[in-house]
Amino acid sequence: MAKLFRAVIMGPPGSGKGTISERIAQRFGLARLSSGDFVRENIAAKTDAGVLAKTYIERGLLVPDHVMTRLLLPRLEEMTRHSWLMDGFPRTLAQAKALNSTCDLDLVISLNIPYETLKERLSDRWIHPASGRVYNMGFNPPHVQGRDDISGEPLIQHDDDKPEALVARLRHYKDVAKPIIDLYKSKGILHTFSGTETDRIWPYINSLLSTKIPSTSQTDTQRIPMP
Ligand code: G5P
Ligand code: MG
Repeated sequence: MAKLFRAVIMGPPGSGKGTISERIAQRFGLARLSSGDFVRENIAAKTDAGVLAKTYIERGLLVPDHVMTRLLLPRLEEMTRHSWLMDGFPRTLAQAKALNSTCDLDLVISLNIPYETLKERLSDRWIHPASGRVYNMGFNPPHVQGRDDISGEPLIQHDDDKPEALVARLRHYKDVAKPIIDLYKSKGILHTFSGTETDRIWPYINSLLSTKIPSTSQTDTQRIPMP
């Protein structure tokens, strides 16, 4: 059996983690896990963790470490037979240490996107909650303003994409990410990609992963649903 591959993608809100990890999952057959999607599913299902998490997300704050590790680490521990890519976790040094005690990472991708680009992207992002379809009022607007193209239902903004929460999220990211970036740099597994457009960054990530992921796991690894 090919060696399993474990990777993390980090970056500030709106840096393209979701967009790029979807491409990686498709191209290389990794299971994709998104901490943000997982939190939102818990909020929608009104679990205890979800109810607590909502009070933080609404204010643009990180969900406490013990809540995140309790939600995510058991999922990763279950995935002993899958190569995976984790989007959005770890976000703090405590989370990185907890992850470290669970598994050895092969690679960390860090996205370095200018602040003004992030602000523009996120304040323009609208979602169709039932399907998860994402629109960007500049990049890919809906046919009818404020309405989903397929169902015609109203679009909403994530609570944490609203301007007040957004500024707090972006400011906070730099401070908490620095020690994690330093940690992964010292382990020799950090790869940083800078730019303003996902389509220009993607070819570099694609060629890096092509050299790192054994070709067998590109075909052998089964795609599994997100948590
Ligand atoms: P999330 O859901 O992980 P964030 O804040 O890290 O949320 P987000 O918003 O999901 O990040 P992203 O995944 O990095 O952004 O980026 P994306 O969605 O792919 O792209 C952003 C937008 O830009 C989209 O509309 C996309 O179409 C567009 N876009 C992409 N590329 C381009 C481009 O080249 N050009 C243009 N014009 N547009 C582009 O976490 C949410 C919250 O959950 C909690 C926190 O409260 C967090 O704020 N949380 C955690 N808390 C503690 N610890 C953790 N580990 C946590 N994980 C989540
Ligand atoms: Mg995301």
